[in-house]
Amino acid sequence: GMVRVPTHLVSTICDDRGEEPTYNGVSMSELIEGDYGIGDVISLLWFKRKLPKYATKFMEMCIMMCADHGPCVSGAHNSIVTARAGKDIVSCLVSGLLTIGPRFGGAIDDAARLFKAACDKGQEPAAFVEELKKKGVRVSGIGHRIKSKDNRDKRVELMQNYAKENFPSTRYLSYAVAVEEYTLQKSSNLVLNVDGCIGALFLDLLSSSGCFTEKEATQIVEIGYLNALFVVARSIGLVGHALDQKRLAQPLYRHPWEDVLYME
Ligand code: Q5B
Repeated sequence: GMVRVPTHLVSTICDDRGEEPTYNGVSMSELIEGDYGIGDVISLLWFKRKLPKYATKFMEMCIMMCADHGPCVSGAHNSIVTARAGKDIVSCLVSGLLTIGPRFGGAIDDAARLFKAACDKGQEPAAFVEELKKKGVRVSGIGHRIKSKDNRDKRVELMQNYAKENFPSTRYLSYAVAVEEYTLQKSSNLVLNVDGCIGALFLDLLSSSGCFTEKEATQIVEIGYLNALFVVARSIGLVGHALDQKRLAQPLYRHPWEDVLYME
């Protein structure tokens, strides 16, 4: 009989063999002719399912709000310096992207992991913070260089308001806010930041949308899908900064001596 030669690759998200590509079974025609957006494309290619409108809109909000945060943040700074060194767009983009990590933009997955574990076991927010402190671990999703109790991050407020109006439950967000209430007693800049808010709200989406089993939600948090949202979003801004520098014909960057503390 027919024997299938063993394949070297398994793939489940996009099929390009037919007349038109499909994203998790949904044809390009349906995507373009139907009321689909980038949130739906992410739902199909990352989560391998259609998600309700309020969820895809939330992802689109995250992308819009994390697309850029000015020239002074780590990623933009790297992209600007790279552009001024005369490098191509891909180099400018990746040099910025490479700064995304546990301190900058890439704290979403860890925040989700920490909030999920603590909230699921019913740990008091104060005990949660103090336990991490004892281990010498910072609370991912908490703290900001320029945002504080008296200078709130509008992005976080907008996300919270949207979720409260549209999500079936905001249990994890409430937990994250209770953590913030405790950390703010320690220092005014220990606010729930954009990473922490996205992490907590994604936990709420995963657990209350009815689209994921508990096992799937746990796997998503364990694998770490969520930093990728920041990566996709900030790529837009990083490319913008690189193009801006090129348009402005900015010269090679050299950091001024007077801004360096030279020490023996
Ligand atoms: N302390 C974000 O630190 C920052 C603490 C903490 C317990 C914490 C810090 C942090 C967790 C990672 C995180 C995402 C490095 C941030 C983003 C996107 C962005 C960026 C933009 C955009 C800021 C002073 C004292 C020390 C620390 C203690 C600080 N954070 N304790 N848990 N989480 N957060 N990152 O202000 O006793 O003096 O030793 O790592 O969630 O990246 O716009 O800029 O859109 O681009 O530099 O918004 O919070 O403070 O490091 O001098 O620490 O506070 O232990 O205590 P800072 P440090 P002590 S959103």
